[in-house]
Amino acid sequence: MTLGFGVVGTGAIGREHIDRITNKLSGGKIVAVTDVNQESAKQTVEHYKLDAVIYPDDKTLIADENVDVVLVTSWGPAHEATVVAAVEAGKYVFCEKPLATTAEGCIRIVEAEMKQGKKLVQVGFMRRYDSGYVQLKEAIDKGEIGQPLMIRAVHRNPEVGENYTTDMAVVDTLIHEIDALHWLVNDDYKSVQVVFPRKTKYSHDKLQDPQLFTIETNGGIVMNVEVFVNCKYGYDIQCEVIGEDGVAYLPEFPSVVTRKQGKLSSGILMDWKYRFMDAYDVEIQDFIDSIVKKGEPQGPNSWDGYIAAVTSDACVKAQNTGQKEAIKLLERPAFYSENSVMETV
Ligand code: NAI
Ligand code: ISE
Repeated sequence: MTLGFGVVGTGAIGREHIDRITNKLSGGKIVAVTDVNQESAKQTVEHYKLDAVIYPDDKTLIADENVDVVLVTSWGPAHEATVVAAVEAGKYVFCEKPLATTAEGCIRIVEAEMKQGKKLVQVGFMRRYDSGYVQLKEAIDKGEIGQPLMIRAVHRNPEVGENYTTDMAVVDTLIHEIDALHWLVNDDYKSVQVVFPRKTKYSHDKLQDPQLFTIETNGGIVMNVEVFVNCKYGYDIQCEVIGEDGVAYLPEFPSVVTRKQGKLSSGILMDWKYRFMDAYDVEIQDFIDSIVKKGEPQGPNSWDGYIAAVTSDACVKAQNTGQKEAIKLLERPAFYSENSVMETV
């Protein structure tokens, strides 16, 4: 069985996913595309030599009976409307983060999905498919470091553009840690506080950089997460989980080590795209396989998208107030009670 994918948004990550579904993965075929920039849609079809219909908008694409899955890779504020329309039409959805830009928007998606009576949506939180994170979670789950007490995490980018503002450190960047960290320790968030250290000279007027987030969980774990998006030296993701019996580290991205001219050195990636390249492949293959085998996706679901939205709202509020802000989730519906178990990774 081959799933027909309709792609909404043929920008950077839309094209990457089109490339992997077409040239690397099995079980999926791009049958339709749309973009508000129709020229981009056209160029994409030509570039990847796709046998796909170009639609003027998401509604017409969703209505195509050959579209089994709607791949949402448009800008964040456009996600909710497309996801709700696709779910109401009974289509599967793979939606890049954020699921919706507000918690209310995520709840509208949750309600639409529950009405359909089965899970249809997966959110693109690809770190859950990264082999390093998977190993880290296994070590924690097996009790190798005892009860987790603290986490120290780092998300650094070499630089960002002029349109990247202080709140984007949360909604665009920290959002990956927001999803990955509660999943790692299987706990819910309780509060967050933000501290702004001295600002780097490489930042601009509308961006406070770096930023330090202190997030507490209901179980008492304290997580310190640094977001530093003008660190200059590279793309660097770190995670250290400190437990009662030991400490577990996210493996470094592998890179050849050289000894030369009095120096021991190894390279650091400069672009986030390469760091999670394999994880993107695994997440979309798993999405396809679990639909084919079980009739529903098994990765991060709409409720995970909701958790991320509530947490990111509290983080943005904490940026503005400087106070400790509560993270209050609605009760998890039984529909989403099973934790995202990934059998194939
Ligand atoms: P982009 O700006 O390169 O591409 C977005 C495309 O969507 C553009 O071509 C735009 O014309 C189109 N678009 C916007 N609104 C639309 C609508 N209503 N209908 C149809 N097309 C529409 O952006 P990029 O970097 O590809 O990001 C897309 C999404 O993917 C964002 O939500 C972003 O946060 C997420 N993302 C996720 C990453 C990950 O690591 N999981 C990495 C990069 C982006
Ligand atoms: C980007 O938007 C992403 O989603 C990447 O995965 C992330 O690591 C990067 O820092 C963001 O800017």
